[in-house]
Amino acid sequence: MHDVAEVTKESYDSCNANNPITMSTTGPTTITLTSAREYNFICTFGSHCILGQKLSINVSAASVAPSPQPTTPPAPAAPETTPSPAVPATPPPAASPAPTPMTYVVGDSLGWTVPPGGPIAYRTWAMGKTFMVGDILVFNFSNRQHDVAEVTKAEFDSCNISTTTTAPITTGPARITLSSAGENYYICTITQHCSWGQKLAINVTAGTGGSAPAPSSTATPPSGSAPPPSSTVTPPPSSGGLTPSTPSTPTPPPPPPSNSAPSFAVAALPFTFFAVAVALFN
Ligand SMILES: [Cu+2]
Repeated sequence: MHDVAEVTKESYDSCNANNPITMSTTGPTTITLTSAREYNFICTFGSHCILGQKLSINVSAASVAPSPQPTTPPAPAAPETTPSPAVPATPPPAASPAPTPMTYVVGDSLGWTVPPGGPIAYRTWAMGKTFMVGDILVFNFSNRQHDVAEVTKAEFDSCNISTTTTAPITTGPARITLSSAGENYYICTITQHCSWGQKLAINVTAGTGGSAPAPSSTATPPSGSAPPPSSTVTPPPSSGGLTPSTPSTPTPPPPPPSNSAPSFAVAALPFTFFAVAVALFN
């Protein structure tokens, strides 16, 4: 029913299966990535490749140890297997936080269509991608066959478009610049297409480079020269969260294990002061 062929970049782009580099017709197929380069795989059956059964990956030099720490920055400290620290000369297209806007072709070669596998297709496509404000989505579709409309979450979930929805873009390819952070939802408004899976939800993050949301601004030292404008606003850290609410539940809320620790800490405080006092007077 399927096979896997490694092909050239050109054959990958055009779904040409005539001159594969390698070919395997029995599954499961195990392919060892032996060199740092781009690998392109397709299925050569029928229109499978055109429908999206294709995979292009970029293999970087093996400077990272083979086990469970993929997120650690690849420092030059990997002397375990191969003592070759000189490999990572060319910076691969890793996830460096470049501020330049990215252009994403929605669905890649599948384009913007009713995906054969249902809604998981565009969910899978969006998975692992980091969309930033300023990035561009390109929806490739044929005019009159599809369109693209940005909708609300309710409309996305129900595939029901209200009358207040902005008119869809009916001319493909449609280029949409992501202008605001948060959840963005896109569907095709042609009959049933959305419910058949032609829908895309992405999460757009603010594009100013900073990966951390920086909520720790309250930790500024109080002796600063310029008083921050909102310094008086002391955010109550979950004051109304657990303890005072819960009006009339039959069982009292304090869970035994979590309650013992803070009570012990509070009980230990006077003793700590006492110990400090004793230490001072000795
Ligand atoms: Cu459509």
